[in-house]
Amino acid sequence: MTLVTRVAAHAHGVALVTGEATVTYAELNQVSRGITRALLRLHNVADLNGMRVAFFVPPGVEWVGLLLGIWRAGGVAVPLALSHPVPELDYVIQDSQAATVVADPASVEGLEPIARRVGARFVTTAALTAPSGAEASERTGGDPFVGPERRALILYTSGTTGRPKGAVSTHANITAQIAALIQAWGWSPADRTLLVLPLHHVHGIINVIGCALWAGAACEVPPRFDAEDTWSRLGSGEITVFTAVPTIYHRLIMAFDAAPESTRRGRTAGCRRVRLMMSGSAALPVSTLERWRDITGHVLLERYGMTEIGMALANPLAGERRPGRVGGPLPGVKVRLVDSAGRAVAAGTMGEIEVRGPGVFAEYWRLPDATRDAFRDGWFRTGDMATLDKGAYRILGRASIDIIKTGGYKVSALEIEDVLRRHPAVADCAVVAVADADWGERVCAAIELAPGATLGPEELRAWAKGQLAPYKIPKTIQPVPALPRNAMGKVLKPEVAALFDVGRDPRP
Ligand code: MLC
Ligand code: AMP
Repeated sequence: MTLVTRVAAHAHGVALVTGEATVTYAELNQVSRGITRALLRLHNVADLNGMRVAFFVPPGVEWVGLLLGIWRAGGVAVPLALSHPVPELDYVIQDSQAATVVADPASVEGLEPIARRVGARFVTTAALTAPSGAEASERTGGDPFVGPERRALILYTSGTTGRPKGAVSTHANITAQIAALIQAWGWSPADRTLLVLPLHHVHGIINVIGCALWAGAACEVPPRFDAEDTWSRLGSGEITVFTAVPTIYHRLIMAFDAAPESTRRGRTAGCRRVRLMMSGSAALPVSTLERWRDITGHVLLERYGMTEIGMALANPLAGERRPGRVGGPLPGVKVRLVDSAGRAVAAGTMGEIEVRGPGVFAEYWRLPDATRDAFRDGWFRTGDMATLDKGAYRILGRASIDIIKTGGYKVSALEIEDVLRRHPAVADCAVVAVADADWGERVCAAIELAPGATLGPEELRAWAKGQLAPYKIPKTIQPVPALPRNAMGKVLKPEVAALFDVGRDPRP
């Protein structure tokens, strides 16, 4: 069973609700089949046979139709981030060796030149979804090209070495990741969820779109997260399942607190009809959990996951959800805590989380060494440290100081430093995470200017925006005469971080 076969079996019921349309499963299947046919025609093959199809398309019917359509055609889906500037898109398209780049008609100008440069075919969603007249003679069901062990999806994720790596999941991985959540969280066709997350990461793709489609539930797909719009949907009483990152809950709390009393009452009442609200992708501050409980009556179900593994740990659907803990292993997932030598740690002792199970990804794309290093005896090494306390895991941070989580996005300090050093006025720099009430962690950079150079922080930020995703741009840039270093010349990151410490750690 794959997501494609599941969706093909849901004939009735609402699949997606966008600003423009309400689309049934039958209609979604029709759209995705049309895309399959168009992709196969474009390449003049009967099976894309693992070709990568990168797509730059806003969340909506075409995005979902593409995911399913690429899979049914035997291709590997590479969803592109809508917020990324050209160099980041260029990197992903090139690194994934995409055979085809799909863009919505509004983005032709940005994407077509990249496709041309890398020798990929370029096609718009309008062309892929245009009626071909050949429908009647072609098959209407099944997905003979989608073998479970085939590669299905490449998502790019930052690490402590080099540029972002493409994490490859097979259909079997995706099926296992989704099936665990369907079981753990009781998804059913009666559910209706609201997508407020971007569609280039697992939280949005697997936990929202994947689960809703697998269950035959309805998914509302607004164009982007907006606190007021989200409140109006949560307040409607129609949404049954909602998941977001801590930054989004923080924003929703601020919007709630700013609303008049009568509006607040309606929002609180609407939330009581939601059956499940979840948080993940970054540590949920206990203060946010508590305020959210005051506002909505819901104790957020916090869970822990990662691009490479889907979800691994979660608080229970029924039973006690412990603040500051991420619960225990999800169905089918094995988790252990080990020391640096890979030995299981003693009870109550901190160790690195290692994960194994059918949901764990297959490989980093074209990086066999990195793939090998990511595993120990068949266990995936997450790089996250935790303790196990009365059956519930507590995440204590990361093994690497150079991995930053900002607003739910994982970014690499080293990647940002590499880019900033390319500016001619920057002699050296150090990028660090600083605790922040809204973002969880805020990206900050200390820079040493080249002799005689002048460069203001805003000027450097503006320049960096042309190179890096917006969430990687340092929020604060501080010029320093010299970076703090040890006797070996190594930059002392804790001392750099202290430069930005404003004397408060808003996250307990
Ligand atoms: C946007 N900005 C960010 C940012 N998001 N800066 C740092 N960190 C972020 N996460 C930038 C904007 O580009 C803008 O820059 C400025 O900050 C203010 O933006 P905003 O309008 O306030 O933000 P918004 O666009 O509303 O985005 C906030 C957000 C978004 C929280 C909705 O960051 C988001 O969708 N986060 C979720 C990411 C996610 O899905 N992660 C899951 C990964 S999977 P400027 O300069 O223009 O002002 C994973 C596994 C698991 O982690 O367990 O789930
Ligand atoms: P990504 O690589 O973008 O998929 O992000 C995965 C990382 O997010 C994990 O390795 C953790 O560091 C972090 N993460 C996810 N969920 C949680 C959580 N509930 N608490 C703390 N960190 C989390």
